[in-house]
Order: sequence, then C-alpha cells, then structure tokens
Amino acid sequence: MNKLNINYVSLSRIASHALRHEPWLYELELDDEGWVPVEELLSALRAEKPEWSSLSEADLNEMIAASDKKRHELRDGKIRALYGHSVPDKLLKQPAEPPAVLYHGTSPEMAVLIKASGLQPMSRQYVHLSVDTATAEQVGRRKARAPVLLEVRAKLAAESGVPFYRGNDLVWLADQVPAQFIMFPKKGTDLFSLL
Ligand code: HQG
Repeated sequence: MNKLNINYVSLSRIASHALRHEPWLYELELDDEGWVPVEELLSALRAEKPEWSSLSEADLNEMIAASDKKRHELRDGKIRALYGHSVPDKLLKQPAEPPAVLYHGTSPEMAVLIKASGLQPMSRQYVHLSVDTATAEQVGRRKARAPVLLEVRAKLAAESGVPFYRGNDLVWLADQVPAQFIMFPKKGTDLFSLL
C-alpha cells in the first residue's frame, strides 16, 4: 500500500471502464486513437472515491507499472487504453505485420461457433489475439474452466488481406478472422467431437 491507500487494481478497473467503454459517464471524449488528456481523467477519477481525491499522474504511472497486463499507455500528457474498447466510434489503428501464428483462448461452445463464422469482435471493436499459448489460456480461462486454444495463421491471413493491429507486446487485434485461417483442435481431442 502507498501513502494515499490507493487500490491500483480498482483504479485500473475504473480507468479501463472510462477509457474503453463509457467515457461519457466521466465527461471524457476519446480522440480517434483513444487518447484523453491525463488531467481530464484525473479529475474524473478524483471524484470517484474519497481516497482518490488527490490522485496524480504519478499514481497512474504506478497503476500501469503495478498491473498484471499492460492495459494503458501514458505519454505526452495523454492516456489511453491499448485494447478492449467497446465505444461506438471505432478507433483508428495502423495495420502492422503480425507474427506467423497468434493464439485465441475461448470456451468449447464458442469454438464451435467460431468454426462456423470465424473470429468476430462480438461486443468489442476488435478480435483479441495472444502472442503465446500461456496468455491465450489465461484469456480463455475467463470463459471456461478448460478453455480451447485456437491457432490463427496470422501471417498467411495478413498476406491474404486480413489486417492485424498491435495492442501491446502480448496482444494483437483484428477486425475479424475468417475460419479458413484458424486451426481447431485435432481429431482425438474431446473438442473434436463437438466440432
Ligand atoms: C468469442 C481481457 C461466438 C471469443 C483479455 C470470446 C483479452 C465468438 C468472446 C481481452 C465468435 C468475446 C479480450 C463467434 C469470437 N461466435 N463467439 N463468431 N468470435 N467469439 O471478452 O478475446 O483483462 O470480448 O472467443 O485478456 O475473451 O480486460 O474477448 O470468448 O485480452 O485487460 O466471443 O479482454 O483483457 O469475449 O478478451 P471478450 P476476449 P483485460
């Protein structure tokens, strides 16, 4: 704990809500790349809880450093969420060359639907992909006790015209990924009988 008794997990959760989902509830407006002035976010957060009343930029830096995932980026007096957005206006992102393979962890039930219609962003702006299987499993465990790991042939998809975007070092984004570029679990696994 720190001198202001700030719970950084809870701070990060509220900051993500403001920067990803409902900025208008905090009187914030994201620019077309998702940035807001740090001072504007700070004044909104200071009003949320008595123990946040003298929150500073240093606390936001500490929140980012203390987090288990790199969810936010603070630069030149501005801050944004790096991924996860559901705001109505789609953020501008520059396509980048993805690694050969990316992973997506999900539930067995959703994997069946993904086999039929590809990876879709659902309630977010972008599909979220992981650079390694450990991260994808962690993401998938939010959806199922025994998640399914899908392998996305990202380089091949990119070469075929599917854009990919960098989220952070571990997370990549896509508008959608057609099923033809996704490898599903093989014959002999439990999931295969469902697929
Ligand atoms: C599924 C967390 C049916 C998809 C994580 C997923 C991540 C489909 C769910 C980030 C589908 C959406 C995002 C289709 C995809 N039919 N279901 N065609 N295509 N789905 O939570 O990727 O901790 O919006 O498999 O770590 O699970 O918040 O996406 O299960 O990086 O920072 O639809 O959120 O980060 O679920 O997670 P979500 P996600 P934070």
